[in-house]
Amino acid sequence: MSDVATLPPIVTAIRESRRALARLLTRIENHAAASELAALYPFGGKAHLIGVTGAPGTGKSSLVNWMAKAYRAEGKTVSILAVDPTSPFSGGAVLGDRIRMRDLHGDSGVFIRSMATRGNLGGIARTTKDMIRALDAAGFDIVLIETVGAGQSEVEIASAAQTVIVVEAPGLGDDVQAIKAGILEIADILVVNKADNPGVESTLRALRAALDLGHRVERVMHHGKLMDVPAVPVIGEDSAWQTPILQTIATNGTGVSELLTKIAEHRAYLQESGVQRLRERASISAEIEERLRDLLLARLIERVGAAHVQATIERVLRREIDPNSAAQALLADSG
Ligand SMILES: Nc1nc2c(ncn2[C@@H]2O[C@H](COP(=O)(O)OP(=O)(O)O)[C@@H](O)[C@H]2O)c(=O)[nH]1
Ligand SMILES: [Mg+2]
Repeated sequence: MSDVATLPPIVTAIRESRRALARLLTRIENHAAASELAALYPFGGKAHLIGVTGAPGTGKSSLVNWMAKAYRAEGKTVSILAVDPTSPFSGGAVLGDRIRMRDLHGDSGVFIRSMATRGNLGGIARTTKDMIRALDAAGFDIVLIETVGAGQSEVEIASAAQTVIVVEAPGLGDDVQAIKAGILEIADILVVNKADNPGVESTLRALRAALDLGHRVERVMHHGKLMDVPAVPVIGEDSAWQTPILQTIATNGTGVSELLTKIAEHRAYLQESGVQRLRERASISAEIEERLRDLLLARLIERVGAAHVQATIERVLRREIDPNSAAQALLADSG
């Protein structure tokens, strides 16, 4: 694969030109890049995909900014995908945030893209995955994905990452937001940002208690209905990943180098334990299942006609037929 002559034109283009990459990402957002995605897929799989999620205002964008700078200092190239309408990357921030992002904008080793979150979030999860694949194939060492942690769709988006960082901050009310939003269970690393603010100790205590209650689950157990996914190998307590809780101050970069060390440890764990392969298999089988379901449904509606589907819905509403019989009848009519 190192032979440049074997690279498809789209891969060469996005590796050599940021404008070509930006244009491809726009086509992906518009669902008009199926052939490019097919061509570039074999050339991905090398980047470390890192998700950063958490409630609005916890300091995700500030932290991502520091992480990007720290990776650049290690000589790594970084792309940032912000799936967050309130993110400074998408222009929704106060002036101070914009100024802070400027030093990243001037660096050719950094590529920043924000994603509009209009429309339904379920579709966004899939589009995000495709955009990550493009950034991966473009050759970035690190892909940082910032999402607002507020529900199932965000959990889905974050699950596209290999290492998920859930950001928490004290002083956002009595609740620990990550627990409330149900996103603690997808955390590979927990970060209590704003460690300079009061209330850090009680946030740490609440998170430790929640982790002890066993909120952490293996994501592979939730997906992969299409194919059998073997359970995570039990290699003994010592080798299993224990979700660490770190503290950072994203206004001045305190704790960021420790965070990068933990992220590297997590990547090594994923690869050495075989968990990465298991997660990938589960995620791909779930994605194919979802895409197949959509394709089959579209084909069925095309065959029986949208009007016939509507008429059947009306019959169910008039209680002439029950929903299961209606679905069975439509399926029979399609074949
Ligand atoms: N005191 C303090 N403020 C922070 C820290 N990290 C971020 N902030 C501020 O919190 C606000 C929200 O930060 P932002 O990164 O936009 O949060 P996001 O919504 O999670 O992306 C901004 O005004 C930041 O300057 C921190 O560690 N300590
Ligand atoms: Mg943000």
